[in-house]
Amino acid sequence: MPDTTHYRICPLCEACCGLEIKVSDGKVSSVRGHEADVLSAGYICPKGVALKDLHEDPDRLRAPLIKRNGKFETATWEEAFAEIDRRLPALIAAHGRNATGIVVGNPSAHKIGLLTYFGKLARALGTKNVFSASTLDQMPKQLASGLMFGHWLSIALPDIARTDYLLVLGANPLASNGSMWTVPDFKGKAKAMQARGGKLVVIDPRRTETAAIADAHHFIRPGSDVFLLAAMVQTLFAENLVTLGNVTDWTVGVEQVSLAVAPFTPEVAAPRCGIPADTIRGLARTLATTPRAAVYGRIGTCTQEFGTLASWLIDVINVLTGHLDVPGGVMFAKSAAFASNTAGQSGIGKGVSTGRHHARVSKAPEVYGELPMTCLSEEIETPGTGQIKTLITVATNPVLSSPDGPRLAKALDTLDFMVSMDIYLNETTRHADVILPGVSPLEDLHYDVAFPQLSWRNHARYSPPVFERAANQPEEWQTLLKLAAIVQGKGPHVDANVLDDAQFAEDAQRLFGAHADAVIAATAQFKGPQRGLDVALRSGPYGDQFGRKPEGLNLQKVMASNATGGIDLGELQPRIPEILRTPSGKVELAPALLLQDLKRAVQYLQAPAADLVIIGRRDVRTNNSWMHNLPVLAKGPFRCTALVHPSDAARLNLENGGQAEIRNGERSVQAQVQISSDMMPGVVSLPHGWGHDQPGTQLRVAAQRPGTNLNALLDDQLRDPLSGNAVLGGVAVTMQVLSLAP
Ligand SMILES: Nc1nc2c(c(=O)[nH]1)N[C@H]1C(S)=C(S)[C@@H](COP(=O)(O)OP(=O)(O)OC[C@H]3O[C@@H](n4cnc5c(=O)[nH]c(N)nc54)[C@H](O)[C@@H]3O)O[C@H]1N2
Ligand SMILES: Nc1nc2c(c(=O)[nH]1)N[C@H]1C(S)=C(S)[C@@H](COP(=O)(O)OP(=O)(O)OC[C@H]3O[C@@H](n4cnc5c(=O)[nH]c(N)nc54)[C@H](O)[C@@H]3O)O[C@H]1N2
Ligand code: SF4
Ligand SMILES: [Mo]
Repeated sequence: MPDTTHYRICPLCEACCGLEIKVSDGKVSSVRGHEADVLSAGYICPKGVALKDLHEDPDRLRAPLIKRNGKFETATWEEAFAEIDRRLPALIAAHGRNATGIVVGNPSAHKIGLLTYFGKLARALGTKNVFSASTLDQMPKQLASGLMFGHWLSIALPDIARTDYLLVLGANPLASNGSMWTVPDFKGKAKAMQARGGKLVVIDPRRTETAAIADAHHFIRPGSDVFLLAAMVQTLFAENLVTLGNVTDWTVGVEQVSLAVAPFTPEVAAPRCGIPADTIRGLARTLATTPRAAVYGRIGTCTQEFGTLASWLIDVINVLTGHLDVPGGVMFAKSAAFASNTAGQSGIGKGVSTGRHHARVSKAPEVYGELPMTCLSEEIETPGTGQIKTLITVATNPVLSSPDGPRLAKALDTLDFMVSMDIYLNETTRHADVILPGVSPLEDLHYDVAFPQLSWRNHARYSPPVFERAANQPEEWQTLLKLAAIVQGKGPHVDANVLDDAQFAEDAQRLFGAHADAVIAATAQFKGPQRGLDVALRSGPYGDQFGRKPEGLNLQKVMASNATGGIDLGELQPRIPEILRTPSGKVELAPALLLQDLKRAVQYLQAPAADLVIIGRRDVRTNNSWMHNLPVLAKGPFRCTALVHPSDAARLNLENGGQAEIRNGERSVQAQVQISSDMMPGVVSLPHGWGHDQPGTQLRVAAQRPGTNLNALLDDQLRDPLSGNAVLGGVAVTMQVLSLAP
């Protein structure tokens, strides 16, 4: 076989780097950054290299598994679909639609097949019990942005290429490579900003890798960003620093915000967040007086009790300092395909709302079509109409990734039937009756559906598969359609391609009316997600409009740009008012839901500090719960350690390398102690996604150093009430020595 070179977008994190993959003798011989890539320009991190290990991992499932008499047996695809058909429709008929839950996880955001076809299965099921990793992550940001700008994915992104001051709260892009912000090589871009005289300032309870390259770092008490941010807003008003700049005519609610933040003076907020009043004022003043400045917050600001408020206040500051929608401030991407904020009437819309239905047990409101992930256990456990009896999981491992994983593991064992679409037999899928494996990323075509909507620069890139998949292996969109057909009573033998053709014809009728036949003919060379992508590109903001704008984009053109690194669509451009989809046609600075919740925050302004609280952490060689099985990433120092400040270690008699018990009420875990002056005193940090010591999994490398499951310690009843997002940090714990260093 001749040596070949392939260009593939990395699907492992939101940086979406373009990779150059060389293949010799049918095997990956090297993975490098693709220098010509228009988005990432050659950047790569160690996980990109690990795609080879993932492809070759002997533990990665290549055939379906069916559990019989408590043991998994390898099965053919026909047998697997037949087993699902034998059991699932009857259970749905007996218990009703809502008795099936469906959970979708993080990797689906990186797979066009899963992302564009998951909804078809969810609609076929017709259940209200839809859950996703979004409520363990960014739902607060999506809700706040939706309320302000009118759509769930209209997220204001720092214009890092042109800014002179970047304030980062609760994010560590040097480890995570960025999130809700596709910004490959954040470090290089931050250094370039510093080289032109700009400043990076980080607010984090740990002096992180990002804080280490920053010009300033301030510790913050976990969970208290809302108080810091509200006090900054209060300062802007009190010191007459408010300037709305370009969005003056397009913003409503300034006066209401001014009144609502009045109680949050820097003096009151300072002890609550652990940042001196003068520093709070200084941050506000610098933002107001720096012409090109931006505030960015990420998971640390979302996974807390006031996550939606904190996410909102970040953009309130961006607006009030005149930095929204201007170069060097925060701006909106304009995606070539799939973006709701480029579709329909521009400048005005329905906005977003929550609570169209509610969780049965907790009554938590639906948000963006979902219920909080942390309601899943109780929805399975609690008897009554609508109790979840059967479950479908798609690319998710909530036993490790969701608070109180052990409770969920027990609940999963009580289900009547469970199907998992996953590539591993892991802590969650071991509870399934049938596991349907996805393909290796190197056997899958790729186009990022979500991330161009969040990218530092506009672009369109497509990757063909590097390897052909096994002849009998369905693509994941086909598996989703087959499952949809089974739950609709069409049986296990329907051809997914035939179903897809029929659905596409229906969609084309709905979307294009009299032009439907022309659209079907124009896209006839593609099927499945490719066809959907061609339609989205061609009808999108840069599209060829099916020939009416011949110079515009279509899938063929984007495909043709693969080896040259994709199509660059330029730096971010101002988009207000065109991007707005709020009912007022304005930036809604003071949504009622948020003003109301700010009153709740006022009540917590004086809450006393616990002696010790726990937060999470990410390491560049990990990816949530599922990449600890890849040798190239698993090697090196043990990463699942509990970081504590020397003063806490001294107070609690903890020794570096010793074992400690961390306790939260009834829940406790054991972890290895690592003493670090990078921690804020009174805060312990333990990464999530570990705990690979569960019986019945097939993760041989991960099991050698299983680590500790942080989520075994966290309470699944703690949520941000507006977004339903889990509280994953700032939780009070105690620590006690178990053994000293060996
Ligand atoms: N305490 C704490 N908990 C957290 C977090 C935290 O910061 N602290 N972070 C949260 C965040 S941000 C997120 S996004 C969630 C993530 O939580 P999950 O959505 O559960 O995602 P992962 O843990 O990444 O697990 C991914 C699953 O998908 C499978 N998988 C991988 N690739 C594929 C594929 O191509 N096809 C299919 N079908 N399956 C695949 C993996 O085997 C694994 O089972 O975790 C959350 N949990
Ligand atoms: N290497 C690697 N990369 C990843 C992932 C991974 O697991 N590993 N996961 C991916 C996923 S799913 C996501 S969502 C992104 C997340 O991307 P990031 O948001 O950058 O995630 P983290 O690196 O966890 O950074 C969160 C920071 O918040 C801090 N923090 C905790 N509590 C608080 C608080 O109350 N206030 C403030 N201000 N800070 C706080 C933590 O100390 C931590 O430094 O990363 C993605 N990229
Ligand atoms: S930063 Fe690493 S994991 Fe993320 S897309 Fe780039 S190479 Fe892949
Ligand atoms: Mo995430």
